[in-house]
Amino acid sequence: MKDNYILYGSAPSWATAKVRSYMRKQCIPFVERPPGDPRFAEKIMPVVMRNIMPVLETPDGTIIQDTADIIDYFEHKTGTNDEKVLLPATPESGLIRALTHFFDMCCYDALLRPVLYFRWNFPDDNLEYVKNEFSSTYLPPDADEKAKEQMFEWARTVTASFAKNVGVNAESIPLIEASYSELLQLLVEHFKGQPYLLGGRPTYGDYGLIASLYAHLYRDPYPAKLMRQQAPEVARWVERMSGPGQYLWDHPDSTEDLIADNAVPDTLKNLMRYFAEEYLPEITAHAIFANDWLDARPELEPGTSGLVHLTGVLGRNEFDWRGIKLKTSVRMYNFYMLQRFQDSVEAASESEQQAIQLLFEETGLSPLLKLKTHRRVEREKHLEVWGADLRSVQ
Ligand SMILES: N[C@@H](CCC(=O)N[C@@H](CS)C(=O)NCC(=O)O)C(=O)O
Repeated sequence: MKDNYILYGSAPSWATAKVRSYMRKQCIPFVERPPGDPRFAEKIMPVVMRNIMPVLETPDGTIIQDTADIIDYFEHKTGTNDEKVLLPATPESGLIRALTHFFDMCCYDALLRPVLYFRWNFPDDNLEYVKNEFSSTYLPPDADEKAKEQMFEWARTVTASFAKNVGVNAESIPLIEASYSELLQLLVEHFKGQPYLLGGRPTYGDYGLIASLYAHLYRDPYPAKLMRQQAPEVARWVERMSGPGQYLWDHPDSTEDLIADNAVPDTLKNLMRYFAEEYLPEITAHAIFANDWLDARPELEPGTSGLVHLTGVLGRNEFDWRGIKLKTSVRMYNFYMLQRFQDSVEAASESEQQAIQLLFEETGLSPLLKLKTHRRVEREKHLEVWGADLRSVQ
């Protein structure tokens, strides 16, 4: 075991599922340790400077925080054949690559509303389970009841503020429920035709989606029942994403090939239209907010965030969402994911870019192709920071 990777994370964690699923699908040997493990305080905290998961420690001692960066690390690793991943998450085609980064952006932290709502708003069903899970994440196995209570109070307070910050409130709750049911049905229809979002193997978008679906919506008791009752195909996809085997009994003729550029199924276009309603208004309003925020701070040095706290949150901003006004946190990470999508579009060939333009127009998403913050979000020392002002370097 000594040459294995160590993944610091935990079962009830949203973000950990993204990397765990990737490493399991690739048969990469690793051990998972919780952030309560003493090694995390000794080795990891001094480097990443905050209590965050997941963090990967590689056999040569490299430490990487951030799910996208960890997956990129494996995808870009060169070397001997046995180092290459089994199921590349990076599609060959520029169009499909842009789609997978689009879905990674939309299915990951853009789905935090249902994620946090279904964990914290059903205490009768969920609370004891979640408390037990949090105890095994942060406390040693022999911790007493008082320590468990104190830790859980702390975790609950922090997470309740996250729920508010992603827009869970009395007015939005019926809409969050309806929106999540709609998403499940769209995924059911899609997974009847395809084993993964973009065809025969998982790619970045699937790993974004597993983060949102696994810990909270598939495992916590209340939403677990909902998913199994309303969307068994989606529950099966979660299981397919959780182990090295393909679990392809629903798709006996499937290969590991991804969909062809000229065969994007309607079920995928419907998912794109869903995100045009669910996420486009939010990211559009937040990019305008971020640009005003940046314009008010012309003196910010590249390589800094301008923020006192290490949360990457610029403030809270209001936008129109499904007929109501919603106020949510503006996070630098949202723009990091948007950029990853736009970078993949830019790297595509001219004809692929034309096809992307047409597909995004057809699904009501073309504004996403041009939406930019005045500075790029870069990552330094495991944190999001601003790059140079793009208007001065053009
Ligand atoms: N951008 C990060 C987000 C990770 C994240 O938010 N992790 C949660 C646990 S699921 C956490 O540790 N949050 C504490 C914090 O952000 O300080 C990634 O994708 O790696």
